[in-house]
Amino acid sequence: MIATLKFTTLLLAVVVCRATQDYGYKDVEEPTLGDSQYGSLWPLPQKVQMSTVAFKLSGVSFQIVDAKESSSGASCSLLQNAYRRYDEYIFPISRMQGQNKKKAFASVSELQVWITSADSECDNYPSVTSDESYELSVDSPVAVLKAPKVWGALRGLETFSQLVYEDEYGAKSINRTEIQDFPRFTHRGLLLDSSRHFLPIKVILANLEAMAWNKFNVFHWHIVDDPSFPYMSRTFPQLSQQGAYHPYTHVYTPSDVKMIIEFARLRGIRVVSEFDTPGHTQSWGKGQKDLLTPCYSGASPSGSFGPVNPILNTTYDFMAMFFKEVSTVFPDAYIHLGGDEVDFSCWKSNPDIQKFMAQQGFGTDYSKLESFYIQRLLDIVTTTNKGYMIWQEVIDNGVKLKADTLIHVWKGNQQQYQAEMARVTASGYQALLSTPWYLNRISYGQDWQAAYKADPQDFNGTDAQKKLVVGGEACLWGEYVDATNLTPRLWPRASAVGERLWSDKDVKDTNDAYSRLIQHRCRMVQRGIPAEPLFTGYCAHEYK
Ligand code: CP6
Repeated sequence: MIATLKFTTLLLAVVVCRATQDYGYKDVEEPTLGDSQYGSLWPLPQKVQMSTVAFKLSGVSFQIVDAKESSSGASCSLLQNAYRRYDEYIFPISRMQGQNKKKAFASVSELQVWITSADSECDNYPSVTSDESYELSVDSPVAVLKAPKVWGALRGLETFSQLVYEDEYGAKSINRTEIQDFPRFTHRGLLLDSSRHFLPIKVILANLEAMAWNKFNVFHWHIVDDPSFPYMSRTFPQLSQQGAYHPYTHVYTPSDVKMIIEFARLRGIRVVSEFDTPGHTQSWGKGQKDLLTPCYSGASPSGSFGPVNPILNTTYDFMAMFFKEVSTVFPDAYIHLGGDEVDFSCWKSNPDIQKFMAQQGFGTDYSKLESFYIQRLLDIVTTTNKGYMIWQEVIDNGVKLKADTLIHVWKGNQQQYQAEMARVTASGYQALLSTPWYLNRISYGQDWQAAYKADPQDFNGTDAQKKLVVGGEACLWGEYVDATNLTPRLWPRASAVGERLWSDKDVKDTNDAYSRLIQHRCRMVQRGIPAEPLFTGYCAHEYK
């Protein structure tokens, strides 16, 4: 009965198509699209006009091709790669399924990808200023995806693949649709922590893939921290030899890092590395003698170590060489320098530090010492021509920063982080929000909704202040996460953040979001990512 109904709807739709060429924007019929009028689109594009008119996508003949007018073509491996990927997403099992040999239905035989600006940026790295906009027009017999740059083409290919759905016989269909799209925020990041637990390359790659499906564009790689130092440095190989959980199996070699950066580039994702100092550096001390502050108990060293030792010149010599290397290994224009959660107790215990504090006139204000260190580190990193991101504590402690510095807000409850966003932007700095998106925190229930409702521009401030908000990052800290549970803990909860950062600020209907998100989650599952369920229900193609 249901099958018959759907079939009738389909026939009717084809008739409507021939007769009126009309868009049914608001009064879309449900059966083939699910509950949201926007089907399974996620994140929701800025402008969507979706018709009830459905076309078949012929499994035999459908192709993604370069438009004749495109400034980019066969020589752009980024695009050819993406065509192959999306062809497989759209026809995962067999190209022969659901074919209509006699072409009884109107169909879409081609998606033409048209890069409209002279420089497609095919061989560039994505950057803060990358244009990710695109326009998609789905009609019969061809669909056209227009984008100024390859970055928009990548986003549009994802959107196109999300428009394709299966009819009751498993044949691929797509409705006539017009989309104009661009991101609300330029920085849509995800933090993964490879220090608390080593994350195998294939887990990182799988999650970069999932990021692209959710239109994220920054992988914030919190690569080292207290427990382990898996980054293999060419200049200081002993750092990972001594500081990694295992010197061969639990390290990222230079070629691993290259591979991750290239895999991300092909998906329009920047890789921003974080080398967090002066705190969170226990693992650095194992391979680099005298880098950390010796802690004292009474008059003698206790044998344990604290943050980076800020009073030695050798510390700054080391940092200069280390960050010179990092600045060449990671092509992105930004490095995240950490600066969070510095524990002062060890500095307080150390007589040499006390003497230095007195000489500098810092009194007993250890945040002045922290600022002294950070200031010198920033000067060093500035000479590498990189911009920097830092955790909010650094400005809370009054360090002066370059005007283009990004302040990463992560602390506090809602009122506190809103006040902090206001404070940071009032000082003229750019701000990035993470507080409401600590996905390492879990609870019983649909916690994606709280993440979905948070808005980085929701604080008291002027328009100029709001413009300084560049976006946000979902964080998955690694204390309780490794390869076994990372992916389902992240997805689809990070998808909620993805939509908040991409879609218009007025896209906030949680019922509509729920309907699209359960379908988007099933699509991730079908594509091989074990994304956890939002609630009861099932997927047509369950996880295998
Ligand atoms: N590691 C580092 C962490 C955290 C931070 N920095 C963290 C703090 C609180 C929570 C989760 C993670 N594990 N280096 C804070 C930015 Cl709830």
